[in-house]
Amino acid sequence: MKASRYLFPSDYMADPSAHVFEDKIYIYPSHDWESGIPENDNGDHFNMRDYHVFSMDDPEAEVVDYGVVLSTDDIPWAGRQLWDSDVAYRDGKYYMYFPLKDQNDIFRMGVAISDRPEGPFIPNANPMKGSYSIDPCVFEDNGSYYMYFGGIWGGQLQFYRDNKLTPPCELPHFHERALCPKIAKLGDDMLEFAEAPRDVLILDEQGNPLKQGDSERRFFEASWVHKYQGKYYFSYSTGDTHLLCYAVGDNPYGPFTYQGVILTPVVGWTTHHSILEFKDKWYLFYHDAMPSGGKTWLRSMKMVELEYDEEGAIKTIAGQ
Ligand code: FUB
Repeated sequence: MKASRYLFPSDYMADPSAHVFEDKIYIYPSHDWESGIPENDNGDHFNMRDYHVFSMDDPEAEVVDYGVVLSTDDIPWAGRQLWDSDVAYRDGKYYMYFPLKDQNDIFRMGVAISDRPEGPFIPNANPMKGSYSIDPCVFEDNGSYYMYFGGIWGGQLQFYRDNKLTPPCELPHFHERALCPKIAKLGDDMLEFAEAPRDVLILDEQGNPLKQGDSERRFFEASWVHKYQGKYYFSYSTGDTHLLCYAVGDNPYGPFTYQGVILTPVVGWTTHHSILEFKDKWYLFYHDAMPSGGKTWLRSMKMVELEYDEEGAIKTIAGQ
């Protein structure tokens, strides 16, 4: 396995969502910067205000930066904090999905559209109806597009039950079922959900849903889905235990059964990734905070080859 590679040493970029469009690798990261907001459990220090897009002709190639492609200044409903985004292609258009706090400090998902994978992206005037929380991942399967999303703590997933904002907004107790990431099929216009978001169940080896106290396996944030040898791989971050792990299922809705760790903790509090196949090899895109000396709000994006064993298990990668 080759060593991991920092992709863009001249600026701080995190949460890289990578896709192959037009035979190139396109990367859609969050754009970290030093805004001076103190670090807290709410994630206020992740105070991002724009996105760049990057491309590479192949995994060894130079990384091309297309500059700012969407900014909070362009989004009529913007409050603060542009977090992890994702992009999907359908019928000649590229759709960027992004979480952003509205003017009431509640995360919603926005959509912005471009004719080109490198943008610029023009945002819709309003957030998606019924959207909430963070970290959208859009996955296409047999012509249908699904959004996975959610994140606890600063990602506000604990504010909701049955897709409704439900005070007092608490996490489940230790022995209760963990909060699930969500999935919703997108409508044909790609602009709204075509159904109410449903739970994505992650099961243990006995077939029981993971519990909130199972903090090294339960979902925290950073959903990603890919398909390998006919199986659906749902991968995610465990947040406060700093692991990237994965679970496998037979269809996009799951349930998914927990399998193991993809990436051990990196330098910095967060860990967030995407997984991509390019020319018969697989790659993990992720970030760490090594170049900033561990400042978790100043992260740098990286990539490394990802390998499977003969049974389709992902071989664990060392984060440090
Ligand atoms: O980049 C801001 C947030 O940090 C992301 O949305 C989370 O997944 C975590 O990486």
